[in-house]
Amino acid sequence: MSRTALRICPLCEATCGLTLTIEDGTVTRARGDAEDVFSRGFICPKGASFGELDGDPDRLRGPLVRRDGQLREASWEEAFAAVAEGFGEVLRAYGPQSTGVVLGNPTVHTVAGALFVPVLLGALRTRNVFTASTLDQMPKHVSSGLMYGDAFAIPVPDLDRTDHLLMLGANPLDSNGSLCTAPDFPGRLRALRRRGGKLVVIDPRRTRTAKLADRHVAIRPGTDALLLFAMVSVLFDEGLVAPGALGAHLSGIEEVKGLAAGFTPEAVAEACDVPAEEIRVLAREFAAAPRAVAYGRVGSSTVEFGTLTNWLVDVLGALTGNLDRPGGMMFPLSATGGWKRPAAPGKGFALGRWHSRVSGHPEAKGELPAVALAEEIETPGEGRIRALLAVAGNPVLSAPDGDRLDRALAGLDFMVSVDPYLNETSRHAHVVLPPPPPSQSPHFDYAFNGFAVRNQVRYTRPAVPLDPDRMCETKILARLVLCLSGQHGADPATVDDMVIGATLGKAVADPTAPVYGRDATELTAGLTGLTGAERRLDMMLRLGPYGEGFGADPDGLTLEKVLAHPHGIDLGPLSPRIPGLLKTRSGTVELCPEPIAADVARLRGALAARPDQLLLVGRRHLRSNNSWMHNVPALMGGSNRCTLQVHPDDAARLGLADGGLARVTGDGGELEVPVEVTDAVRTGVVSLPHGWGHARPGTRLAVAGADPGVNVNQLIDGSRLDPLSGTAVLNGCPVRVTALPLTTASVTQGD
Ligand SMILES: Nc1nc2c(c(=O)[nH]1)N[C@H]1C(S)=C(S)[C@@H](COP(=O)(O)OP(=O)(O)OC[C@H]3O[C@@H](n4cnc5c(=O)[nH]c(N)nc54)[C@H](O)[C@@H]3O)O[C@H]1N2
Ligand SMILES: Nc1nc2c(c(=O)[nH]1)N[C@H]1C(S)=C(S)[C@@H](COP(=O)(O)OP(=O)(O)OC[C@H]3O[C@@H](n4cnc5c(=O)[nH]c(N)nc54)[C@H](O)[C@@H]3O)O[C@H]1N2
Ligand code: SF4
Ligand SMILES: [Mo]
Repeated sequence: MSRTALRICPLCEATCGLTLTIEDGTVTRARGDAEDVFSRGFICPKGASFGELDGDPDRLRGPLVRRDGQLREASWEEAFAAVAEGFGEVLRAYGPQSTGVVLGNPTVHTVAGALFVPVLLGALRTRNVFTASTLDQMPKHVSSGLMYGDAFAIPVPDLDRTDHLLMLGANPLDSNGSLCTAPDFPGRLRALRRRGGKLVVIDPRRTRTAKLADRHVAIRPGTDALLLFAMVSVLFDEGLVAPGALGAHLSGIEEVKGLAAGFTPEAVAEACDVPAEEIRVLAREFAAAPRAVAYGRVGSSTVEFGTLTNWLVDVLGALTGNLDRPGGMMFPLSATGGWKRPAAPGKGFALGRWHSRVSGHPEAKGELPAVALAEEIETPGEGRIRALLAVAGNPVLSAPDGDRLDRALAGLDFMVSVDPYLNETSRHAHVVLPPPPPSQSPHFDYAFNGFAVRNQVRYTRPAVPLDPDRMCETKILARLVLCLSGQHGADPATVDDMVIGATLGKAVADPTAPVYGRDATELTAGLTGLTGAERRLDMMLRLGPYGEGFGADPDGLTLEKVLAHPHGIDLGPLSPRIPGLLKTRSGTVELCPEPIAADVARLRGALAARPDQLLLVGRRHLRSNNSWMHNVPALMGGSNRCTLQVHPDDAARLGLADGGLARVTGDGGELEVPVEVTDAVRTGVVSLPHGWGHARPGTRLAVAGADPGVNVNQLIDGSRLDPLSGTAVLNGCPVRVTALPLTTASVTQGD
């Protein structure tokens, strides 16, 4: 019998609504949900392959526990007993600082990640927290923390109303967008152009997005901060600074002016390899547009000046009056984002409250740099990481110098992976706890609704009932919380009850909350939902900015109301949120925070830099996602390949042939990889995608292993990072490339 069910796609940040066809408990088809209030039927090839990915025979069905050196199938009870014992021993002997946590990208795509990661970190009380953020967007968190006092106050492009979009280091036609949740990003860009708006793309590669643009500037990698600073200096020089209504809430404009003076278009042109006159035009056009947006992503973040670049993106918006206004750069208001509070000075944002043990890296947002994980495991002494919990992460492929991390993980006393696959990282675990496939999990976008270009709320229950031998991921993480806090064996529901009790207890004591003065026990009794996770969602929706407030606004949101609207509820376009959202000590947008101003000296050094080596950049493919979708046959092949893209001029100079083999050498090692000669990359730049390199033994990835590719991150040793955010430099890394004689192997790989 065939039926359909709705399911929000968890595979990228676009959060499209899908209609799944289900036959005998198996997803046989996925289409875009035409009635979804946000995605309106959009789907991409990954979403269309939801069924294959969901039903991948290599997904682990049950837990694995290491016995006599081998990972063997075990019961859930045996697995959690092994976790309690393994972590317990390390905790008793060496204390919490001898443990570490790795959190990967899907933790922000799952209900379990959103609801239980904070509780897990609270239970473990370790400072050794490493996540994909320091391989990605940490520079944005740091610039937002310093400017707005809140690391999660990240302005997003008001995509549907803007007249001018300046995009740096992002390729949403392949990525479908990031820190800008916008299902059908390509359609929204086409609509921008149709209404007479302008798209400007700054990217060393002529990407599919760049091909859609009115103007494409093929900048030299790593120099966006210089380009943006020069644009800011033009605004001051030509009297184009006009912050508008935001002016009343801005501080530090004069200080920014002083800093920008040294970065004229003429001063930066050669370093950026962009003519000074073109930079002036970029600045003038941005300032002249009725409503304009600057937006930077991975290519502006995982670079040497990542925090400065992300800061300058917002400075450009603020100085031209485009920050926090319709059609400009706006702050979404998520339905689970907490009740509205009156504007008041906050505690601000502090960096470097503690430092990593071995290299002394400052923490940022409670995290240490992912590049520091290997040395924290390897280096003897007090505080050495001996037990590690990895949730939804594959740092052996996603972080620099995977070979070193691979060796370090092998030396741990104990490791737990919560992961559906036995892959390059989880193969080192002593216990692997596999979550069910997405069809058997509920979905709510706790993280991405906070970055969405339209306020809306949608929730989907599991499309397929949980197989009896599986455990939902919320329960896995709740049981881990109990194991790690010495309560192994307790009822996992107590974890949800504890969170609900603590949250409501705080709310009833807060005069700004809609439930101030009420009785927390009574409020708890009124919560609905089939599971602890649903009761927590109900609580957050009710307490949220559109919430029913436990009776305060009977028309407001509750879980029941959201369930009654299976295609979602539209909550309207983004609206201005400053000053209410500010948590800086001054109560203003601090345009020139001290740590950022201090980092400008380092940028001055880059004015004179002229690289004499090729610079490596990454790329993404529409049918791929980081390291974990290479095991789905429908997504593999065609142009989704691990090749080194080289410009024809560079290829000719180096004697490289299309389809031939090259040796690439970087700080961290060398690789042999098939060459793809294409003028889609600029001269002086080569591009290799990440997430490949599936040739390690002991994994269970039959499809990926058949066409493993190479791990680009082996070229990077992790010594280069953006100092303020601890983010690894993954783009703009110097490499040497030499031609290798053509062999049979290279021909088959390259074809
Ligand atoms: N050179 C280079 N390196 C990069 C990047 C780059 O552009 N260039 N990009 C960086 C970026 S932006 C990121 S975000 C990181 C990503 O870094 P990671 O998060 O470490 O890498 P992923 O490949 O996303 O790994 C996701 C893991 O989660 C597992 N998983 C999938 N679904 C679930 C689930 O529902 N529950 C659980 N528990 N696990 C699940 C997968 O099997 C996989 O092991 O990589 C970074 N690395
Ligand atoms: N299909 C697909 N979708 C994905 C993912 C995926 O792996 N595949 N990953 C997801 C994740 S985790 C993330 S974070 C997002 C990322 O989303 P995006 O940031 O949109 O994706 P990228 O393709 O990494 O885009 C980065 C661009 O920066 C360019 N670039 C490199 N160096 C520089 C530089 O110095 N300056 C400038 N201006 N540009 C530079 C690169 O050429 C590339 O085109 O995508 C998400 N969606
Ligand atoms: S764009 Fe992203 S969310 Fe939408 S279907 Fe594709 S992978 Fe899923
Ligand atoms: Mo990412």
